[in-house]
Amino acid sequence: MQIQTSSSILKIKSPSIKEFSEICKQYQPFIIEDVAQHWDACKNWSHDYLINHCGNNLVPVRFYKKDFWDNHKNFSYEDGYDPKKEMKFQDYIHNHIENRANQNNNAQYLECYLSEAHFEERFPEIVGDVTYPEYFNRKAFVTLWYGFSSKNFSSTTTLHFDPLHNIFAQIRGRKRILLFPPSNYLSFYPPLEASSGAAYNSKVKPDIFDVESFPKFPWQERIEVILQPGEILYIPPFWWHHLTAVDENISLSFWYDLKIQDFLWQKNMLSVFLNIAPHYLSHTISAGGFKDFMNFLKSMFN
Ligand SMILES: O=C(O)CCC(=O)C(=O)O
Repeated sequence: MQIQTSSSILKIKSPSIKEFSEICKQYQPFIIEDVAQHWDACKNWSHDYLINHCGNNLVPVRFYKKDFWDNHKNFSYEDGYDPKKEMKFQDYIHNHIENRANQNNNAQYLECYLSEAHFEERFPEIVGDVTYPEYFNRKAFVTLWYGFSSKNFSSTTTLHFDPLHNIFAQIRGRKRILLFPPSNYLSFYPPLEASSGAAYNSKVKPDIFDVESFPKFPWQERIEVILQPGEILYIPPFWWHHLTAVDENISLSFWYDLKIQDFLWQKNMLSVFLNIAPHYLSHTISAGGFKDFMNFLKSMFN
């Protein structure tokens, strides 16, 4: 294993499970090289290959109205997203990836993003192209993201956190990822005042500096990563992240449940959780999501 630090993020080459676990204790994101780049997925996943193997499979595509990004309420409230639509994978590739230029002339066009597709369920034919990482001794829930970048739109996931370990693998193309340490929950402006607001979301667009509207936001703590094809980024639980396509690109998220012992193993995670929990809990109770919160707590002891 070789270790080198860039200005803001550690990069390591093919760590052993023990080495991964040692670094993970620091509760910081880091990049893993020389692992995913050897997967068949990184070599094979061209348009033709994907269409030949799974072109007829139905995939979930999220559509956004053209003015989606103009009002933070759209992306900080769950209701703001237009629901996902299902379409054939080959239609997504042909109509939304390959022929974007034609579509952009259409004033009615809604932007879209094939996001959060359950990998094993939607793409069983190509699961064998991926060697699942074994850094955590638990099963991963894997999702696939397939986006693009054009003059008018880049597939984006707004600023949020997940109560999960995330092994985020970049398969094709590049993605820009902004990361923020989970210092003080309320300084991320979660939409707690609205019952439909998702408490793991932020109202802040971190790539547009707006200190007047969001004075408490930790603008200066941002870590910026351009994740290259074949690289893996470890995103610790509760770390805030915002993702934008730099090119046409495909990523896989390997999500691992949190276990109770992780709160003591990873430095500072317990205090981060205790900072979030009271606000999160009172919001989810008032929004009718108490059962989900209890399920999350239950999964930690399984
Ligand atoms: O790739 C994306 O656009 C979003 C990924 C993400 O938010 C995640 O893996 O938690």
